[in-house]
Amino acid sequence: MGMSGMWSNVRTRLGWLAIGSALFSGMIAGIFIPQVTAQAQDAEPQTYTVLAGGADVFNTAVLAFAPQSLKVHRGDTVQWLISGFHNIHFAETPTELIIAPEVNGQPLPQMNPAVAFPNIENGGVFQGGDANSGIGLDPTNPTVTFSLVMDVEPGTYTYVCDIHPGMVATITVVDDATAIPAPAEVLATGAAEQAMNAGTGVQAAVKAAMQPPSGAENGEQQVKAGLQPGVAAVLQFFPSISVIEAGQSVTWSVPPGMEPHTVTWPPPPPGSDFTLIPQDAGNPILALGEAAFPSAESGAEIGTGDNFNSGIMMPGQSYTLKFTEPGVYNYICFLHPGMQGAVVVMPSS
Ligand SMILES: [Cu+2]
Repeated sequence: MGMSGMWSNVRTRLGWLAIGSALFSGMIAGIFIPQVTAQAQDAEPQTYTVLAGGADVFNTAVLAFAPQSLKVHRGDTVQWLISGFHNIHFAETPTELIIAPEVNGQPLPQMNPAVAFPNIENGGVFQGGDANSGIGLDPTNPTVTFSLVMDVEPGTYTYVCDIHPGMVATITVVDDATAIPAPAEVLATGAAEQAMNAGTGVQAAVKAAMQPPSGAENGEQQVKAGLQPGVAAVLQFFPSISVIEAGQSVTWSVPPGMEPHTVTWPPPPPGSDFTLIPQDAGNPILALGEAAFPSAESGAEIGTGDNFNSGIMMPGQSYTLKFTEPGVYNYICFLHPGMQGAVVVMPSS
């Protein structure tokens, strides 16, 4: 695979360019699920579908597996429809996404290979233990579905998305004699859960978008970098346009939640967010590139024509810039296509 192709793919996935699915259309309206209990212990193994993220509406993504809990019989297949940047990892807790092992005496921040690369193949047989789908980096064959045959002892198995700690769900393998809902019913339940979560997210996004900008207080304009209503992530800045005076500041804050963001201008060149370091044997190292780190300290002064980049801000972090000259300063979050804003700096009065 081409390096640039790989990286644009990584960016796309990091950027939540959700893969649309007809499944999700009309979900916001809500779906009524009749409580039909299916009989089970079918002779034939069944295939159950789980939605992994999705419902990208008004730059709002749902960070959840749906349905949250699924029952299957031993030998049934579970298929995940992956929308956005997620992995499916059978483990009780998420694996650390970014690690920094020493390489030649220097820490090398990188995506954890235990997250990035699969340790079980798509379509493989889950027999318990640690099983990870990886994040599907091959642009010629993007992972939009992942499936496993659940050939494992009855019991409840937890899986997580390592990219979005908090995205967690279970599969319970039941005794052959136990009746469980049929695949169509499970899919409808998942779609309804997804719609509830998307609705909560979009309502919050619309409300925030309609709020008039507060204006700078004590010389500082506050901007929310994203919102996290429930398990939905709103990938927008609020307010998206700040109007301040020269000499005033803007502080961007990432709310607690699951999504990191950046405040960046201009867009980083390809390959500067992640850098591929091929290895003689085994998987390449997915090293964090220059753009993942701040180009200027928080609190730096910015004038006409200056570049700026917060680097990757994790939930709970914030970043401040002081704008010294009148002008229009556009910016983006390079992790999330379509997440953009501007600071209009008027002459000081
Ligand atoms: Cu973002």
